[in-house]
Parts: sequence; structure tokens; C-alpha cells
Amino acid sequence: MRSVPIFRAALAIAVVVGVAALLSALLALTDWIFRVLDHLHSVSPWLALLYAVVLLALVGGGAWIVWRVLVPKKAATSTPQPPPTQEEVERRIAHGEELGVDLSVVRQELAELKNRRATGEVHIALFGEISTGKSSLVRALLPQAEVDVSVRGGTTRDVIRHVWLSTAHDRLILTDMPGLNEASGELDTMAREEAMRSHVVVYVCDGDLTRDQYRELQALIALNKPMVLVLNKMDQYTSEELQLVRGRLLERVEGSARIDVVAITAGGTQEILRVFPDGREERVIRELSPQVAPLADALQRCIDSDLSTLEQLRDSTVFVLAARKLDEALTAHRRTKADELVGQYARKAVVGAIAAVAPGTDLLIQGYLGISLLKEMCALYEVPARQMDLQRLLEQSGRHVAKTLPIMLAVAGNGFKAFPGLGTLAGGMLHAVAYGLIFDSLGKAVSQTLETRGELQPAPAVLLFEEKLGEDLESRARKFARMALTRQVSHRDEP
Ligand SMILES: Nc1nc2c(ncn2[C@@H]2O[C@H](COP(=O)(O)OP(=O)(O)OP(=O)(O)O)[C@@H](O)[C@H]2O)c(=O)[nH]1
Ligand SMILES: [Mg+2]
Repeated sequence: MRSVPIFRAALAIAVVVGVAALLSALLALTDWIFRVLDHLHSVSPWLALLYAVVLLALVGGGAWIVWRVLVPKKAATSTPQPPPTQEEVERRIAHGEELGVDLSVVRQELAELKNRRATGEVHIALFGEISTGKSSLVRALLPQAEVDVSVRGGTTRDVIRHVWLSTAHDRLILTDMPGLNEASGELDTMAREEAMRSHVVVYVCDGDLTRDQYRELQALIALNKPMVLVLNKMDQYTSEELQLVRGRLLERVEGSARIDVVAITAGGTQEILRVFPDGREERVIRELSPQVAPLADALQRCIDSDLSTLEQLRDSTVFVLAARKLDEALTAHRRTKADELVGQYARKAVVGAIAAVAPGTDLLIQGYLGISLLKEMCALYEVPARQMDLQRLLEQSGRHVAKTLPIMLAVAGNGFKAFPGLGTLAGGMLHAVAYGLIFDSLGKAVSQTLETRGELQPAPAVLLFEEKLGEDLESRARKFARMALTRQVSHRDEP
């Protein structure tokens, strides 16, 4: 007989022991249940019922806890925010202006909308990368219009409006725009904003979309307004190629409502070879005759659809744009104010440390100055300043300061080296620079946390504080050393 490997033998024994243990546990449990049931027969029915209820609650509660532990929580899905209403935007403008924010650009946006509503004209924005033929398209639709067309990319530098009478003689405003991906991002922004102010967007391309173009198209589709995707320069394709590119473009917009895809020739030139009867050959450049009827028809279809829906869709995107500009203005305002606050508190910290007889490591940071810096920052960002969070943030920052103070003092000492001939410095001066650095870093960390997270979260704020403390140490130390010296001189000169 072959010998059984020791591992297999051990496994077999373990299985036998395991099964025996399970059997005996089962028997013991059954025995225990029967005994409990026997006892229950002898007690009053109410007590038995109470016992059953407690037992069920225990089993149910345990099962629920196990379920919560084992089944992962569904990730919170972010539902798209509905566009703001005019009232919301106006309410926010009033609030922002009360805070002293300059919101003239947002007011201008609403005023422009009011003007456009009053004229009742339908605006069509020509959008697309540089040199795809947007201006040529305007020229094809409006041969008398003065339009710059050039082989050089980036010809159109501004938003230029033209009045166009559609196929059914509706008066429309055709807006020629700078091409996207022009060197300066400013023109891109200008074009994107104008697309948001229009009723209809015409996206012009001259081939299958690149990744960037596709991304841009998706952003426009998200505006949810009628669009025409135009494949221009169709003269450059054979009919098979044209079918293929058109097919690709149709795939790109599949599933998106309100989008038409058309192919056109807006203009351009063609080189042809002329052969004379004597055999001479000559290359001639010929202007191509535009074929833009499919686009004109598609635009007519857009405006023939429900005009009040077009107005509503345009209005909502203008409110989105206005709210975005409002957020930007508010952020810029808060940044400026936060910088001022940081400057003020760093100065107070410097002065406080010079005045202190024996500066303690946490006196300033965890004391009145630290708390009021955080409270003022929270007030600026209009977030609640929970005492618990402030305390935690200052304690943790204070612990870090205690650890790094010797280094900060050494850095402070170096800061004074920029001012030779000072002789021996009092300890207070070194602490003054160190505290300037600490408050400067703390203020910056807190304002950044409030800006990016919309609330004061102590943990990320402390991490940022530690990071900021090490940033650009030398020049900041020099700045606070100069501040401390000026302060000391003026202090000494005081009568
Ligand atoms: N072959 C051909 N060339 C065209 C067509 N449409 C425009 N072009 C040429 O494409 C080049 C760019 O045309 P523009 O109309 O200036 O293009 P654009 O999109 O306005 O350009 P930017 O203003 O720079 O963004 C010019 O050389 C036009 O002649 C077309 O249908 N076929
Ligand atoms: Mg142009």
C-alpha cells in the first residue's frame, strides 16, 4: 500500500474533528432549544410572548447589522443641478452686492438678455475650430456681407453679427465667431459664451471630429438647445468618403435630440488643370460655388419648431452663464479679502510676538488671534464656524508648530541675515518672524480649504497648513524680518 502524505492525513483528521464538533454543537443547541421550549410551556403566555419578541428583535437587529457591514453603501450619485431661474440669479446678485462684490458683468449679461428678448430676433451662433469655414459660411449665406476669409487660421478675432433672412424670410442674427483652439484662450471663452446666449448653435467641422472637438460638441449638447452639426468642405471628399464621414458624425450625436447633421460646401477654391488645343497646360484656381441649402433648410426647421421653447432654452443657458460669472466674481472677491485678512493677522502675530515678554509656542496660535482669524475667514466664506472644528484645527496646527518651531526659528534667524549689522537679536524678534510665517500659512490654508470644500474641514486644512508652512520659506522669512524690524524701530521711537 502507498503511504499517505502527512499533510493529507492531517487534513482528514481535521475534517473528522470539525464534523464531530459541528454535530455536537448542533445537538447541544437542539437540546437547549427543547429545554427552553419546555420551560416556556410552564410560564405564563405573556412572558412567553415577551421572550419571543425579545428573541426576534435580537435576531433581526443582528441580521440588520451584518447586512449593513457586508453590503457596501451605494456611491452617492450626483444628480445634475437644474438651471437657476432669473429670480435666483437676481437674488444672488443682490446678496453679492451687499457683500461689496462687483457684479457688473453679471448685470450686463441680464441686460443683454433683456435686449434680445425685446427685439425678438433669433440668434444663431457659428461655432467650430479655426479654419473650418465659419466665415465662408456667412459669406455663402450673405454674399454682400463683409467677411474676412483666409487660409490662415485665427482670422476672425471677434463676435460679429450679421442679419440674415432665412429661406422663409424670417429675420435671423447669424453670429460669426473666433475659431476654437486659437492661441489665446480668451477668444475660446468668448465663443463659448456667445453659444450660450444663442437660440441655435451651428457646429462647423471639416472632417470626423478629433477628441477635443468631440469633447467640445458634448459640452454644447449638454446646453440642450437645437444644434446643427455641419460637415463643411464636402468638395474635398469622394461620395464614398463623404458617406463614411457623415456616418461617423451621425454616430457621434446618436441619442442626442435636437441635432441635425448636414454636409455643405461653404466656399473655398479648387485647382484645375486647363489643357489648350495646342497641348499647353495651365493650372488655374477656381472659386467653388457654395452649396449651403441643406444648412439653410435645417435652420429653417429649427425656427419653425416651437419658438417659445427656443426662448426658454436660450434663457436657461444665459442664467447658467450669469450664475457662473457670479461665482467667479464672488470667488475673486473672497480671494482678495482673504489675502487681506491673512496679511492683517500675520502682522498682528508679528507685533504680538515682539510685545510678548516670553513668547510661548501656542499662546498666539491657539489663543484669541488664531480663533478670530478662523472665525473671520468662515464669515467671509459664509460657512458656519463650529467651535469644535476651530478648536480641533488650532490644536492640531499647534502640535505641528510645537514640533517645527526650532526649524522656524532657525529660518527666522536666516531671514535677519538679509539685514547685516543688527547685532544680537532678542528672542522675541525670532518668534515674531516665526509667527508671521505660521499665521500666513494658516490663513492661506484655511481660505483654500473653504474655497475648495465649501466648509471648514480640520483634517485637510491641517495638511494644507503643514504644506504651506514649508513653501517659499526664505523670501517669506525675509518679508516678516523686515516687518519685525520696522515695527521694532517704530516701537522704540514711540514716546
Ligand atoms: N475646399 C473648401 N475650402 C473651404 C470651404 N469653406 C472654406 N474653405 C476655406 O477654408 C479656409 C478657412 O475659411 P474661413 O471661412 O476663414 O474659416 P473660419 O472658420 O472662419 O476660420 P477662423 O475665423 O480662423 O476660425 C479658407 O481658405 C476658405 O477658402 C469649402 O467648402 N471647401
Ligand atoms: Mg472666421
